[in-house]
Amino acid sequence: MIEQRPSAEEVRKEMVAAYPVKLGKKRAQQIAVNEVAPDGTVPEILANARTAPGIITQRGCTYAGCKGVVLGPTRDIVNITHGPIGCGFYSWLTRRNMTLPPTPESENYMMYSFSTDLSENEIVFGGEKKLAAAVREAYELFHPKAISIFSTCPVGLIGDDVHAVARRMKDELGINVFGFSCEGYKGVSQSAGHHIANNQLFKHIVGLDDQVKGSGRFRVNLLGEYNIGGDAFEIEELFRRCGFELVATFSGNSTYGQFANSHTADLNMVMCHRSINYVAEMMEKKYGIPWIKVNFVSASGTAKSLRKMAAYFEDKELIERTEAVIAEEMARVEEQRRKYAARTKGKTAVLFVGGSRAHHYQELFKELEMKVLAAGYEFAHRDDYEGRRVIPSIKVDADSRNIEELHIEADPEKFNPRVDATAEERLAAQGYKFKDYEGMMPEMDPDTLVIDDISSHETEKLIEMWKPDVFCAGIKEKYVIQKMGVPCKQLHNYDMGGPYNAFRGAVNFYRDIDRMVNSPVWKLAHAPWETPV
Ligand code: CFM
Repeated sequence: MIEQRPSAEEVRKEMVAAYPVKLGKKRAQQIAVNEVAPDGTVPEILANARTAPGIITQRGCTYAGCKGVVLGPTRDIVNITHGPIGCGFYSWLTRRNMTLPPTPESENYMMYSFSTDLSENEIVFGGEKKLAAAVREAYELFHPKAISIFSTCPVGLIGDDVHAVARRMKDELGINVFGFSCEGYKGVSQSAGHHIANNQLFKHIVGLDDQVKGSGRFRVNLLGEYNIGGDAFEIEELFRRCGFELVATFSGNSTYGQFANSHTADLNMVMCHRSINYVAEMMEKKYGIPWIKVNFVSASGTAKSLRKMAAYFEDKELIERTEAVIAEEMARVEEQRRKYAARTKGKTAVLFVGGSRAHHYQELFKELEMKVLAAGYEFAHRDDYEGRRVIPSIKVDADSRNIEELHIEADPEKFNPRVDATAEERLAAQGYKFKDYEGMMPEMDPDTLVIDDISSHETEKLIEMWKPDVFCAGIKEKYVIQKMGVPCKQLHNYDMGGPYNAFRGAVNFYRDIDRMVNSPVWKLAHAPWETPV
């Protein structure tokens, strides 16, 4: 017998019932019961707003978004955390992002954690001297091409000018040195850190190397892919097989040189829209490189994205080669998918992750024929939920105004529009769209829940009332969820699994989810409200 699930509206009401009135009202605006109108519009959701004090949130800080997420995966820049040792230690990337230097001797600083180790003395008397000494020391030890400095909360509070130190050290050492004002408190979440990282990458590195390398054909950048668990390796191999030339990835498995050269590519593909759309937009304005949205999570998403890339170049051979790769891979994946879907069909999932994966991974659950009951982001903006069409109506509040908006104009020499009006028309006739992201909600079923910045209390209510078969979240949530008898699949790193991108990655995901939703062990754990056996 199928147990009747409470409706989405009932769960929503129950989630906010325990809150004080004002907070309940705010949270109610951040929890939407999904419905999609025939023209694709969805209910408005409040996003990118401050988390109320006292709420246990999944969010991280601005420094994490800047240093940990965007710049962290680049192997040959020495990233120095200017701050107390804890900030550096906890943002040590250890095993999450992977990278593959061409030889064992090539530069790779990703396994290190560089910190100025600020202590009481510097908090009182200032930390600029210690920072300059750290930059010098890093240079003497490694002679890197570039050194970057990341500000933590106390740096902003005591007023150290990291940019002035960076300029001085750049002159002294003759290498690129630049800083980030990414103090943890700078924005409402790590999203502010993405924006700050994008700005500085653009200001200090992109555009420094004009040489068109390789064959000069089908040159692309992949934006917003961070090589978690080797994801980018899967995509890179596919590109090679299809015939695309990857100029730069921002920033999985990347190098300083790739960023410097990235403005020579002819197409930008945006995977994680939230973290990197600023670079895509700025590259378009300054250099004339158009961007498209792609998704290499799931087999169907990968096939669709490869087709979009090939179509852009309007080259028969490239299209045929891409189709051949897709056909070969899809045949293999489909056999596996059927096998796993027979075991996972009808099971339920919820996803609360970051600013893009809660959307992207839904495609994999569709392939497993599972039902997504609820999803939400930690720190995304309304456009990631409702689509870019709402951007003009997003209110700019004081917290967003706090983040610098670069004013970009077409470069007088380097601007080169890659698609002319007739090509654009031809592509548009095939339904091709540039600069477009439709967001997560239009692709979700009606009567599902969309929850922004879910709290720990709401997580418990969700599990209690809907008992999903798998809950996708991160390490902070994992054990709380599992103690409630529900398996938690981490999607920020992949526990022991992954990669999950592209065709092979999809099959890895099918296998791992099958193991979780069909394991009898979860039925043996009892939530506190259940009577123990
Ligand atoms: Fe983009 Fe990311 Fe994500 Fe993200 Fe992140 Fe991340 Fe994430 Mo963790 S850039 S928004 S800030 S896809 S670290 S690699 S997994 S929360 S969904």
